[in-house]
Amino acid sequence: MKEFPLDFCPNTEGIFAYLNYLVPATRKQILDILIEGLKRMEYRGYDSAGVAFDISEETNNKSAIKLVKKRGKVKELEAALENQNGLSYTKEYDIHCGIAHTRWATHGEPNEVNSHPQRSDENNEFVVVHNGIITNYKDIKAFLEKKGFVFESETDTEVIAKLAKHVFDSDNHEGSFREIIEIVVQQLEGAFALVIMSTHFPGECVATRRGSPLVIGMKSKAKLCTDHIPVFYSKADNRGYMAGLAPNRMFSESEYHTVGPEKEVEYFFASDASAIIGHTNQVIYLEDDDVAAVTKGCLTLHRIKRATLGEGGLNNDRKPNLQPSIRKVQTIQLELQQIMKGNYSTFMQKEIFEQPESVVNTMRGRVNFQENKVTLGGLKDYIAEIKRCRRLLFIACGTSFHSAVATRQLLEELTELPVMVELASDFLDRNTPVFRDDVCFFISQSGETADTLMALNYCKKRGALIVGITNTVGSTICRESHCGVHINAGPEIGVASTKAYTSQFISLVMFGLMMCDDRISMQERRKEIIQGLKKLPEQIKEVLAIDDEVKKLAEEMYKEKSLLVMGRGYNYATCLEGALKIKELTYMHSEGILAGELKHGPLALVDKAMPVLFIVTRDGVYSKCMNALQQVKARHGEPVIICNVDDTDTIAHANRHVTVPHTIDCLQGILTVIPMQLLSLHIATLKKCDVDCPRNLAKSVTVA
Ligand code: UD2
Ligand code: MG
Repeated sequence: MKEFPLDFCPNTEGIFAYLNYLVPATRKQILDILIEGLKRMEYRGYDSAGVAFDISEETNNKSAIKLVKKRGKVKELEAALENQNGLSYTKEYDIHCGIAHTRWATHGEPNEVNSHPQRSDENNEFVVVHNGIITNYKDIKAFLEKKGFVFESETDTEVIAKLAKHVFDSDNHEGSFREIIEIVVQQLEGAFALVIMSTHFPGECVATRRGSPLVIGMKSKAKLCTDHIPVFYSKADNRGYMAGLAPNRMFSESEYHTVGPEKEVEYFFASDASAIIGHTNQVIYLEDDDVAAVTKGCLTLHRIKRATLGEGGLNNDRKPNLQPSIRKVQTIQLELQQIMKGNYSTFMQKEIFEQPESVVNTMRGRVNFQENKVTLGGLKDYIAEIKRCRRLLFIACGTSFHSAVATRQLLEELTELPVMVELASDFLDRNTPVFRDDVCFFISQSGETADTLMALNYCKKRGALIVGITNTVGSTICRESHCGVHINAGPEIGVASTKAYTSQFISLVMFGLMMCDDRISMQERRKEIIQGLKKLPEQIKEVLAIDDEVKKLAEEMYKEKSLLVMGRGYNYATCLEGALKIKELTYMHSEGILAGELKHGPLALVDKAMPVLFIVTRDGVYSKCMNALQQVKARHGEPVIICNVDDTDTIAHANRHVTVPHTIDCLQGILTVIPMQLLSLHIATLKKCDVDCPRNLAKSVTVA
């Protein structure tokens, strides 16, 4: 089996584009290919979809592009496409380009205007589909507004199309399509995969990426000229473009043919190979900062200078610039089902392994690691009010509730306010008193959890400030709250929540950090936590690397009837969340036990036969944990231990153990929960349980 790049499984949105050159196809055939491409990526989760395609044949050969976008499912887009006035479905195109997209809202709510493709102007001169986030889009937008552009959407993506038009217009329409996009891309910061088409360049298409995957499939009756595509380096440095520097035109020239000149060929661009596999198995994976262009049926690859990081891409280019290199044409041999989940067997596994990236997305544009500053755009206007409140209430269900338990101690420390953490159903049962000067947080991955929503309405009626912490832009909780934070973990498909938990956790930590940024006495602590956050993605990778060890543990445990998970302090939430994962995925009895409570009851459960998992990390309750561990051992318990890598004392006590890297006490729970996620996954797999859809459970619990 082929090796796939690490980023093979993206966590956001879907791009699909189709370009046919001298391969005649009817409008109907083309639209079917585009829609089919989107359907292949539906599994990722999205909330709206759209397409753009060439309609020059219907407009007396005046180059024109049509846009059709729809909120909701691809099926609804498909229905809308079947009912377009003035569109001929039998019209045949020898050369044609169409681009399509499924969007998961991050900037602005899911609606037709915010859906992709985004456009430069009413004539659709440049249209773009985009996965990822442009972090400096506000600067670009301000630049373009000064030039007279009027924006129609709330998206970050719209600046790309408009900037392309600006570059084209202000350069007297001289640049090639690729050159224009090279200038545009040099202005962008953030993460993206882009495919762009233009009425000025009919039958052409440009695609590029940085930090978000993009694959190009090629299909031709003629043999491809080689199985390697050379990469040309542009000397053009246009990083000063928005500051007013004239465009630098030292673009690379290339005379290279993927197929012979005037040969029939088809190209498929996708963020996910699953959308291409039905058409061809010949693909090229673009690398960061590659710009791919199709002109007259030929695909060429170019590289550009980075907007901020200097020359070369993130991946592989310490080499001097201008050195040609190649991209290999690879042959994919996987089954479709495998492709959709990447190298993973279930969505849950994929989502667990996405955590090094999803936590970065949660912090992107919010944490400044140089200046140790945190800015949550959704809360910054409310922080003063929140600081004046009587108490903070965190209300949620299930895993989301655990994220509040996990951060409670830190929030008490950083805000110096009383913090209540409540299960939504119990909170309502109690008719809990709530006041105007309370601040109530509602945490929910989907933003639709019925119990949480009812508690929200209850608190809202009593005049409290309502704050949402959700993963779903445009969800009910997001709309009903006064303000909030999107955790930006990307769509989560597995019913058992994994990456949403770690992102909720980090969002709450960021909130705490923002609450005390003016407290002189807390600066050292803040700095230590922010620097700890910076290291997390790498440390999560280290934890994921022990997957095989966890699997061995699962093999020893999976026939047991029960598992007690013990710990205290910052790791208590991991015990609760770990036990919940075990229950919901493996149907095995499991209980999270606060180690401090052992002698008040649970210790009676412990004997030689009772499986116990103990979480101990080097923090303020370390010696208390060691003490509890001794008590368990004195009852002939044989706990499996999760502890820090360098903790030889604890390791000496354990028959079996797995280790995680050491981080700041309040962040340790992010690293200790991952072995629990992996353990429940492996036990469930060994017991042949349906990992992605456990019995009796639903992803989003919209009934009370
Ligand atoms: C916003 C944009 C983001 C990017 C960034 C640039 C959106 C959705 N987000 O991110 O794409 O442009 O600015 O600085 O456009 N909110 C609620 N309830 C919730 C969650 C959020 O009311 O449960 C509100 C929140 O108060 C804010 C808005 O929704 O007004 C966007 O929240 P966010 O967390 O996405 O905000 P931010 O600044 O990180
Ligand atoms: Mg986006």
